[in-house]
Amino acid sequence: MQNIIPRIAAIHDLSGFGRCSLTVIIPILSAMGMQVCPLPTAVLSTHTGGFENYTFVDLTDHMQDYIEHWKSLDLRFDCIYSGFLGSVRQIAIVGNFIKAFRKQKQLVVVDPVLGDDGKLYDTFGEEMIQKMGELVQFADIITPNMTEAAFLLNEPYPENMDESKLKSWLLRLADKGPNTVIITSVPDHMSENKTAVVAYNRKDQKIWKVSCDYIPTDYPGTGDIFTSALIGSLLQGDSLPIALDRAVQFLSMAIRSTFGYQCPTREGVLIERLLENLKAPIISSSYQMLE
Ligand code: PXL
Repeated sequence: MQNIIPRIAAIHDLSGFGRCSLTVIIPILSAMGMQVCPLPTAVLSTHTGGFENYTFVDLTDHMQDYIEHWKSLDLRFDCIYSGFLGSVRQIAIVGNFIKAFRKQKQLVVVDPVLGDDGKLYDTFGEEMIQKMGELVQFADIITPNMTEAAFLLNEPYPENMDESKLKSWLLRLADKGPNTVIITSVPDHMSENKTAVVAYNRKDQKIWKVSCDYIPTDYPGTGDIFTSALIGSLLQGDSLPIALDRAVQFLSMAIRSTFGYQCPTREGVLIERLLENLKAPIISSSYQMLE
């Protein structure tokens, strides 16, 4: 039986304050008409960027029982979407989850959450980088930012990125298994003060780029917002370039409206009043196909 409402297994942490991971993934995908079923990896009082003394409960030891219960219910997912993991051991748990729940016409998205701005997040080390590199083989789509792409390819974080290097990174990441590689937060050297998202689809060998204005600030959770809007768009039947456009437009609008209020950056992007926009038809699209 098909799911009436597209159903997504969301394997991420729950951070109580600071708008990232499940606290943005659930509202965005729900607003787009999807059912989100969280498989929590850890529970934190806040995210790890910009707060001190946050509490962290690692749920590794509880995940397998949780998954066994889902197996006994014969749950079927239209999408499996993983992100921030609580321990290196969770990589194997997520890999096995994907194998056990794999079915046809399903989208498996691995956001290899490791770090940002050239740095690893607090809770991760070398082993996590290496194992995350193994998890991406199970994905249809991966969505690393530039920092994560560099870690996965064992390359230094690039100070500047030209188009040929970018293309080679996309192809090398696709060689690890995923059909579609999307790199976010790419500085766009073709135009000043722009940042871009680039995507490579191995099946049709196309590379897409969507640029947007760069805003000089760093909010947590932007990767989760982008990937959630992208998944919602793909599951509702949009093409890859339109889904990229929709996700970039939603994220940039959310960042611009947040920036105008001058709230503390660590509280994240104020998505709450913008969720309605996710339902709106795309009015203008700006994707480009790179040769
Ligand atoms: O959005 C990425 C993310 C997810 N979960 C936790 C984080 C971060 C980024 O800082 O700290 C707990």
